Amino acid sequence: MKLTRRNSLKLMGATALAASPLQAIAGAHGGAMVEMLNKAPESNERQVFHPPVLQVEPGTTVMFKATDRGHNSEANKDMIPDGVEVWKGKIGEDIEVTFDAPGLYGYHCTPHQSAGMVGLVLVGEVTQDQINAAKEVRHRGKSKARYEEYLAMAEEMIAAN
Ligand SMILES: [Cu+2]
Repeated sequence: MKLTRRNSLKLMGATALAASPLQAIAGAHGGAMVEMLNKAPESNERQVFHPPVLQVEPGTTVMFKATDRGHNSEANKDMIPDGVEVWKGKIGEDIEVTFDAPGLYGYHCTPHQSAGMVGLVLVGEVTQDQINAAKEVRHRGKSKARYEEYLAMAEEMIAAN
């Protein structure tokens, strides 16, 4: 139940994957997509992952799509389940990450971490304890407020399950 480099960092060209709305739960055999954007589609927030909070079943492959240039997706080593390898995409590159281990995953864009370009992936059963642990992680700049907002959204999502 851990991400391997082979499985987690398969590079891809353009592939038609449907974007998942915030509340959608992607199936284990389907795919999900998070776009890396300069501006949020429905607000004036700059430098965002969309959707910022994604809920998927274990085994789901998520594509982080470089829709806008200058971004990447990098796991926060303090916000992933124990024993899971971090992933780090190159700037401007689409990457696929397969989430096998249940739990809460935090990630950011390397150059825009302080600008608040962060996101969460909720895989399978996520507990309040895991969310509480994530709240204890320290963040710089705008990512602190964004993580607070997204963790509150995550709490609502697990409460609705
Ligand atoms: Cu970025």
